[in-house]
Amino acid sequence: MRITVPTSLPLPTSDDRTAWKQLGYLAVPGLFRREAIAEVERLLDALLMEKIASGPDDWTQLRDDDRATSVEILGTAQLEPRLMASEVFQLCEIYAANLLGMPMEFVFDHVIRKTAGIGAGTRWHQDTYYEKGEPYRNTHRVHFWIPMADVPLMGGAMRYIPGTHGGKNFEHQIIPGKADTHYVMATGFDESAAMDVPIACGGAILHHPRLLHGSGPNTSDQQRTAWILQFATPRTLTQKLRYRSKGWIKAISRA
Ligand SMILES: O=C(O)CCC(=O)C(=O)O
Repeated sequence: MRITVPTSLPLPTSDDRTAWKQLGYLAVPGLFRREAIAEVERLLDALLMEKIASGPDDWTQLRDDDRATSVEILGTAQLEPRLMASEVFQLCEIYAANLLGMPMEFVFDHVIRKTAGIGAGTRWHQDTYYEKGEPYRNTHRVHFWIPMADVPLMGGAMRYIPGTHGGKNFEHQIIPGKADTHYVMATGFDESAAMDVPIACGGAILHHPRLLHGSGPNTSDQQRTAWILQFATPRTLTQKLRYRSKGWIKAISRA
């Protein structure tokens, strides 16, 4: 299946699809217009300001001196529905459907900001560790990592262990620390195979939810903000009924 889109939209090539299948990730430079990113950045900034003003929670990573090294908000599109009407959101949906060759449905999103100079890296993990509710949705699924500015290597660039999306669930340990957070780290793999992926603003890096990934520390003088958007194949009717009967997240409507 191919969705009809303006010819100016970069769409996955057959090499991209092969790389996606083999490596489990794909960097797509120049997917978005800078203006489209600026629109998203403005909406995310407002949410992050409010969040930071309300103080740390268990999705905030703190240094010993209580400075936040990383701040995260889950479910940003539910908090700010204009994000779902954004060009970036819509292009991701189209790109995901073309990459996987099937209709794709929005599942979840979040934003992560790593403080300039002291931003903590994200430890190696598989996103499937967090996806306990509907494991059947992990096979045909794509997570877009979208930076709001250029992310050089020392700016908290993402890193991936190619090919680890093949099916194995790696063991994850809770990260011991000063405060309780939801952050974990995977063990039992060869870290020397890691690929660092710096990327310029306007690009996105797509990864499979089973792929081992993380990020380096942000030692640059720029804060690093990334919006992460997840799409998966739509639920079947049976899956929808089960989902509703469990009382999991209510339907999200577009703005
Ligand atoms: O932004 C980061 O540092 C990590 C992002 C991540 O792990 C994810 O999107 O699953």
